[in-house]
Amino acid sequence: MSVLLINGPNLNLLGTREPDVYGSTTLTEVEAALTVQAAEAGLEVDCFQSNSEGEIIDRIHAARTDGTAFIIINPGAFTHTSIAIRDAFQSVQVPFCEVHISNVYAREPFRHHSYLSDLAVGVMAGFGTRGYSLAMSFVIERLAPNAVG
Ligand code: CA2
Repeated sequence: MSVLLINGPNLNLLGTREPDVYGSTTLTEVEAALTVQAAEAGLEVDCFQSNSEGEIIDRIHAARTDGTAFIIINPGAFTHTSIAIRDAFQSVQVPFCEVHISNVYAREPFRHHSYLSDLAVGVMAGFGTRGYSLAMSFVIERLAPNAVG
C-alpha cells in the first residue's frame, strides 16, 4: 500500500526562504523523514511536488488506479483558489489530509478559506513541517494499525 505526498507551488523552496514563516527544514528532508516513518510501518511513500495546477490534477487522477491508499497534500496557494483541484479530489474518491506548515488562520483573510478542507479527512495547520509527520502518524494508524505501538 502506498501513500502519496503532494506539495504544491513554491514548496520546492522550503527551508531556503522565509524561515520565519516556513522554518528551515527543506522539502527533501521532509520527504526523506516521511519515507522512513512510513517504511517503519510497512508503507511506501510516493513524493510529488509541482508548481503547476494541471500537473497536480493529473497526479491526483493517477492515484485512482496506481495503488495509492491515502494522499497527504499541502496544496500551497492553490488551497485558496483551485476549484479544479477540489473537483479532482471529488472525482477520484481517494481519502486525503490537508497540511499547512503555517497557521493559515492567523494570516491574511484570503488564506482562511480552503476549497479542499470540507472534503479532507482532516486538516493540519500551524505545526510547521512537523505537521507532515503528524498527518503521516494518522495515516499509519488508518492503513497499518498493527504497526502502531
Ligand atoms: O502554510 C502553508 O503550508 C501554505 O500552504 C504555504 C503556501 C501558502 O500560500 C498557503 O497559504 C499556506 C505558500 C507556500 C510557499 O512556500 C514557500 C516555502 C519557502 C519559502 C518560500 C515559499
